[in-house]
Amino acid sequence: MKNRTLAIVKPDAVAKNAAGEIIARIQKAGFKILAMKMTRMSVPSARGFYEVHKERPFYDDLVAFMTSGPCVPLALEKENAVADYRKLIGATDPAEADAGTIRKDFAESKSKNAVHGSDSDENAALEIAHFFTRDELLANKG
Ligand code: FUP
Repeated sequence: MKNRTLAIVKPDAVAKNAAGEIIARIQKAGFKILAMKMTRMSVPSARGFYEVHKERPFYDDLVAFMTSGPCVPLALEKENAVADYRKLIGATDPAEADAGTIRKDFAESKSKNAVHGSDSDENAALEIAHFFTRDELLANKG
């Protein structure tokens, strides 16, 4: 069954002009883009998005990084979208990411790690709703 995931090309990758290349890889891997935008997250938006990490020592730095410049969120659809997208991006820390993964090729560190991916169908739905309205998601329904 097709399901959805939320991807974000993070500010480090956008600043390096790597968004196009990363999005091309996502499309070549068979993901359909339902919605996409370039936006700079506000502090409240980033704090809310990463609320599950609010007790972690890296939370403030993570919010500062995610609001440091524009990012490109994408709502994606594919069979097995959450797991397949996480396979495509690789481990959180690029030093541990497999060869050929997006993080291996574009991430600088565990925090400036080029892309985000949802970790469950439930979180994917919440994260997609964080960035996209129902109308925006219907734009590429076919
Ligand atoms: P992932 O699901 O692979 O994005 O990784 P996590 O859910 O473990 O982490 C969420 C975000 O927190 C990562 F994208 C980057 C950030 N992070 C840090 O900045 N430092 C850490 O030590 C771990 C995670």
